Amino acid sequence: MSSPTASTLFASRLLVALAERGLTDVVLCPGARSQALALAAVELEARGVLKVHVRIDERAAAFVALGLALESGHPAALVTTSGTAIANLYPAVLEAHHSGLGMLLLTADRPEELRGIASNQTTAQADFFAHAVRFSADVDAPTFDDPATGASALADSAWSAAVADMAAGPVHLNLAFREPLSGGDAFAVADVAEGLERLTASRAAGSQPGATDSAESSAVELPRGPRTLVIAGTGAGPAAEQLAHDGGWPLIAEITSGARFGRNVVPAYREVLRTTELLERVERVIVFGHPTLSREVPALIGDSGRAIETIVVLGAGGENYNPGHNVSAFVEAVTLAEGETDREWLGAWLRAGHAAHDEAMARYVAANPSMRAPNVEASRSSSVEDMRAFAAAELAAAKASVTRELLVDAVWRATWPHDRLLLGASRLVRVADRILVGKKVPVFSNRGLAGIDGTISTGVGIALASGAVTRVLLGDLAALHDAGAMLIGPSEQRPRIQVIVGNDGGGTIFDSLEVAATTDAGVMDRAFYTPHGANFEALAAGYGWEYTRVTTAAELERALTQPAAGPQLVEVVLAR
Ligand SMILES: Cc1ncc(C[n+]2csc(CCOP(=O)(O)OP(=O)(O)O)c2C)c(N)n1
Ligand SMILES: [Mg+2]
Repeated sequence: MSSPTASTLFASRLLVALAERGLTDVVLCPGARSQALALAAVELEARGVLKVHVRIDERAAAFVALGLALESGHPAALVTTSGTAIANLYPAVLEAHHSGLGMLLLTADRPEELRGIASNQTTAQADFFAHAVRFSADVDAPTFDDPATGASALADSAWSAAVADMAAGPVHLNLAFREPLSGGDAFAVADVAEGLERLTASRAAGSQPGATDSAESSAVELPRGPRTLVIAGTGAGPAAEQLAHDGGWPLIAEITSGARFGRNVVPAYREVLRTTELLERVERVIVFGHPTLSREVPALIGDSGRAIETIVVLGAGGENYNPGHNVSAFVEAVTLAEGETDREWLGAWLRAGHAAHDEAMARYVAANPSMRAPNVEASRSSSVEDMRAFAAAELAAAKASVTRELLVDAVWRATWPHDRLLLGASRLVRVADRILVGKKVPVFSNRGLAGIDGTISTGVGIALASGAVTRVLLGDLAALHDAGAMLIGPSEQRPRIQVIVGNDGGGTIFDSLEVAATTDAGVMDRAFYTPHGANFEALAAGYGWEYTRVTTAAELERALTQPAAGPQLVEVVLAR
């Protein structure tokens, strides 16, 4: 093949250099200006170096990249054309910024001479993502005279900013391209071929580029004495559980924390955090991740009337968690000093938690016949009457309609450590947070900004990166907001994803707003509940997804234990 154009040579050099640093996945959106990047990415996929995921809608594409990063722990790249295309990346970029997730935005642009003169599909793209990116560069259109080192230096800056320890986040390379926009074979050029050889050799040797050093060196040592609570919000992960375990301290772990497991988890923590006698004895709080699911946690930390030392273990998010500006110290990591464990302290919290949990469960079970444990005695009885009563009770349980408590409980029971669970920003995540007990399951949630957008796309990214059965549990508005995520072209990998939509006809989270008590019901409905009347079965059929409708406990159980081999929408009918 002929020698490459400057565009194709640069695009190939850049992607090879990024792959050498650890890039594995590219999410590609169609467009002319970005063609050199698209063709290089597909060529690298054919050579076994990258995986490419093609998506039409840039907003969905960016959330797929977010999901890939959540699961894999390293950034994916996005390739888009110029103009409105790049604005569609913004929601996922903000979420990534606030959650400290890497993402490489490779946006194509017109060269300098075509900017600012109303050229077609041309807007001010330089520094478009402002404070939400860790690094941004507006890169001149490549020329033949560019040294090969230019692309690798750019890849270095971009990758290291995206994965930086304690500061990972999105990175924007705005890349100008001049015509001809692509052409020729860059892989015959010596430096590109050499880069590819180095990459293949290092991957064969099993080296893991892109990993950064841990922050152990800057860890702060904690004395054991003070009566301590460990609080785990989204992104906390097993480190929070480990510290609670080692210190013998109560663990308040949000359902999205990835730390709700082990013996120190305080069940029904929100109720317990309203127990004054216990709160008054707290001397220290250590926060991991980003707590967002309760009012009680920020109330405790933000209460300047209490003499509590609050230590926040920093993640990589865009802002530091600091309710009431009352946090005493921000640290990169913590270790534990030698000393005695105060068993009475942990015991008091666990007792209060179990009591509150039992009480709450009794309420839920009373309202949900199918959550009742079967009457084993009756099942073994030889009396015909007992057996009839048992069968009737079982049948009633199976036929019972599905409540939110039943739904989150069933999903939790069906999900195992080798599966993945993503919780959307609907009422269900709060119900799950209230009632689910500890279990070591990988849970994800976009709590950086708690948007209802991009949830299905994020789940698709997690499913693609993990290859695991991935369940996404969300409300109907959140699902409809990201319906475009269901568009997966025939050449694309089909994720093993089960999207479970709790359909209550609109946004019922707003029914509990104070304003609902004083506002006309019709106005509340139209402006907040926002009924949609959407037909999920037709939607699934339109996108070629499997569809299952669930109205009873037995149907739910069946749907959850027999997930489809490909993408599946499970509509669970919920009462408002
Ligand atoms: C992008 C975005 N727009 C709006 C909101 C505000 N919001 C929060 S929850 C919600 C409604 C969610 O409805 P649904 O997913 O059906 O869940 P439900 O409340 O019915 O459980 C909305 C609109 C948001 N969080 N993100
Ligand atoms: Mg709803």
